Amino acid sequence: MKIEVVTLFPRMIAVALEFGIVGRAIGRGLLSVGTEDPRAHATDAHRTVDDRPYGGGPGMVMKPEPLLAAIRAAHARLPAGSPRVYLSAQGRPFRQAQAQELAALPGVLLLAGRYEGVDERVIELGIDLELSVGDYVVSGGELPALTVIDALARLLPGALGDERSSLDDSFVQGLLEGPHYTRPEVFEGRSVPPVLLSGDHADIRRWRLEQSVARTAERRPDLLARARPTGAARRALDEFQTGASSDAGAGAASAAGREDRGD
Ligand code: 4HQ
Repeated sequence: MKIEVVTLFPRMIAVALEFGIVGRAIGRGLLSVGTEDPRAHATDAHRTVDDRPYGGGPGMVMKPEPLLAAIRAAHARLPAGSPRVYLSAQGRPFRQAQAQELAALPGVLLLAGRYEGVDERVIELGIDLELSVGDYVVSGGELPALTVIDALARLLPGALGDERSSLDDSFVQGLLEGPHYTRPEVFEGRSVPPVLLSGDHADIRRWRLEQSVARTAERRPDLLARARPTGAARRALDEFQTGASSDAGAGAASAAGREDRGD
């Protein structure tokens, strides 16, 4: 897969991609990431890429000419039909399903804006899809673009040590992941749940699914409402909802075992 990032801070992208799973995916040739700096397409002596907003108001807006030229230069290096994505707080929420769709493509262009954003005509003429990484404001699109790159890279075949591990991730079944434990068996007086030491793998699988469902119900009821779990996850959810309704709310918070401790 090939990704191009249009950014005023190309080193911010390059440096962040050196590490961990993404760094290894690039090292293994599963992913390559290029950058294009709109400043290289500015034509005046000062290499201007921003200007004051029409209508007044604070802050600056990215000028259309160098930005669209940079998008076109970067897009020309990608396979035909690669979507051009603008990271913005006004975008549609970036979710795991969107990550899976994008990761299946041979190319993606990401536009990381700065200042108050980009001239709207750049979006009309040069962008196919606007995505938001969350309902908060950051100072530039680079961290959102890196978030998208990371989420895609780990889905590429061969990027993870164990291919099954991305199937267990939060959101893949529309559920949050449950808790993880490693040695020691007792840590500061807190024991690992005995089922995990039992060696009964069917029991362990069942327990983990229950933990996932209970945690999702407590922390992200919105996810549970959208979740379309199948097979064992479906049965665990049905079981939880039957139990929770006969047991009027006592379930979720204490199953996650935190509200009781007041933290
Ligand atoms: N931005 N998800 C870039 C965001 C954002 C988000 C604000 C986009 C600043 C220049 N991007 N502009 N949330 O907060 O993607």
